[in-house]
Amino acid sequence: MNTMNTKPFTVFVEGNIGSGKTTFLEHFRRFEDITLLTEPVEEWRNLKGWNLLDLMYKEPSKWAMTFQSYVSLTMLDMHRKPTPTPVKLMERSLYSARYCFVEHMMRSGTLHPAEFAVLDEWFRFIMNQIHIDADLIVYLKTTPSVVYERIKKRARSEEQCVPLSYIEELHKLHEDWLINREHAECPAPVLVLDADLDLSQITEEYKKSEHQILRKAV
Ligand code: DGT
Repeated sequence: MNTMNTKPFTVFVEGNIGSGKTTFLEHFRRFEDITLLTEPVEEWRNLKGWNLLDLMYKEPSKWAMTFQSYVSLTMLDMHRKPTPTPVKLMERSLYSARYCFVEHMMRSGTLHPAEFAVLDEWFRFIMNQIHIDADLIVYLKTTPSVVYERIKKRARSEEQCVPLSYIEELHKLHEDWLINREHAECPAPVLVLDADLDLSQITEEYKKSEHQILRKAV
């Protein structure tokens, strides 16, 4: 067991909407000495009774700023959570919020340039002032049409109006960040997994990451 003042080996699990990040985290539940932090989507769906995710999808230009500002807060909370194990596995990060989602909202005009400027200043402030641990990024790479079908099948009510073009644009932003390295901050080495595979084959693919993640657990 790790002591609280030893830094855990910290892994971010990244990938498009519907790429299987939650399933990937569940795969590691069987191992001891790993802390799993799933994304706080439920908090986004219920902040004092308000469903910010739903508001954001229904009226993006009105609610994007509020939603992203709450996403940043909940992500920062996850980054800062004390972890009593040698390995910490996190679903997404402040980085994908900024380089994929906020970037998309800025480019599409959903965020006013002034709103974008405020979110970007917060991001820079956090990066400069708060140490964010990152040792490995697992990128669950998918084809947009494959995840689009999965999103339709899982039928999360807020996501029903999501068009394929949005999924394609988010895919490109993940690729630009993690593969083409278009931003200064890619905070850790990237392990790319084929997450197009269906559930019967995906376990074998997930296993490819086990040695890199588990060798840090004792
Ligand atoms: P999974 O397990 O790979 O299917 O993961 P999902 O699809 O449950 O989780 P994620 O993070 O890809 O998407 C959560 C929802 O929140 C999705 O409808 C997109 C929306 N969203 C909008 N802005 C952001 C943001 O800044 N960060 C995240 N994570 N989600 C955002």
